[in-house]
Amino acid sequence: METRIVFHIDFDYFYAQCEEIRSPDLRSKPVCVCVFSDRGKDTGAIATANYIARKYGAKSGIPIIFAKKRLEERKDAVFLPVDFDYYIEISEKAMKIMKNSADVFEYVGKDEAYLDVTKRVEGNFEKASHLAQQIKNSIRDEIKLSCSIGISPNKLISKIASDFKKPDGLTVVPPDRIDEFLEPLKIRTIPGIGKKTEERFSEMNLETIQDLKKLDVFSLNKEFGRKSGTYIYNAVRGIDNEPVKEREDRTQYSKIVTLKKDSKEYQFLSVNLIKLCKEVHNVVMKNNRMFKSIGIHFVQSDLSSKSKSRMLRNPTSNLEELEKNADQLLKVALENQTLTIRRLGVKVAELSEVQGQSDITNYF
Ligand code: DGT
Ligand code: CA
Ligand code: CA
Repeated sequence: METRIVFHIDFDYFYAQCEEIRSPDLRSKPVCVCVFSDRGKDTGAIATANYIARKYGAKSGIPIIFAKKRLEERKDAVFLPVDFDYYIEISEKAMKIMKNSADVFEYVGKDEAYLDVTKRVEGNFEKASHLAQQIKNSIRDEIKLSCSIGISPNKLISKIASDFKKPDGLTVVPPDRIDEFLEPLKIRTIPGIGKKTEERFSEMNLETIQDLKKLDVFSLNKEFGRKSGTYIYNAVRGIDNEPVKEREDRTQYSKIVTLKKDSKEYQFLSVNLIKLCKEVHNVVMKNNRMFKSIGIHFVQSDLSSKSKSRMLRNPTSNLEELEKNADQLLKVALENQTLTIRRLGVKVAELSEVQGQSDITNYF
């Protein structure tokens, strides 16, 4: 196979940077974007934080209370609720710029994508890094967003490379530099290798990718099963033949209908809602996706809009779970509903892949 040139592009501290774009005076302050749970003030977790906040240890996944504690000395620290619709808007604009610069464009998630650019740079890594710089400039000029790009002959190395220097990084790994790039890295930098696997290797005194090369494929297969063993064996050698697959940048699937009559009656709306759930679910299944966010949408009799959404603990592709959550949202939304509803919609977002690469991640 001829040498490919693949980009992995990842937006820096994405949700928090979106907030900075909306309110530029946030740029000098620690910013945490929070998923507040409904259990009251300050319960919930940090979705992400800007790099100023990260210096104090505020980061993705930690409880909001911890982040507040860690940022205690920063009276200027800002804690904002997530605003997915707004982040999707920004994401779509940036994805459009990237798509125009790719031979093949694969949307991965709101803040990342793979681009195969082999043809348009004629297999030349120097041209490729110019193209990457142009993409970074356009995204910065048009959207004020910074991103990090990894360039290499495959998706695996490019993914590692985009994370190598952040924020605002550009890391190029041509074929003759693969080993020197990968070998000193911690085992953990291989996508799919989590804390547990890292600990198992650590017990064997293996810390870096170079160390892992000592293991032959048979012992790896014995330890982790054939699929994961082979993946690790290839990964530490920078081998990955997964093609960049064309995928549209869908960040959500939704259906909306105009109701037979304007209403704010639970029974009537619920029947329609369940029908919409089934339709949305069909599309989701066809595209082999899971979702983590569920939302409902009203267009009211005065044509104003209202929506409610919630984040699940784990991604799912389950219809019953979709119906149950949508129905609960409907009940909550109707609690103080004054206007009647003219159009009703259901959407799922925070999409992820059911099969393929995520398999390996799920295994660990
Ligand atoms: P970075 O390291 O500069 O790429 O920072 P982020 O924030 O872009 O990190 P990334 O690429 O891992 O995640 C992209 C977005 O996904 C991030 O802005 C918020 C969301 N996210 C990441 N981790 C979590 C999490 O643990 N919980 C929630 N609710 N959202 C998360
Ligand atoms: Ca990111
Ligand atoms: Ca990402």
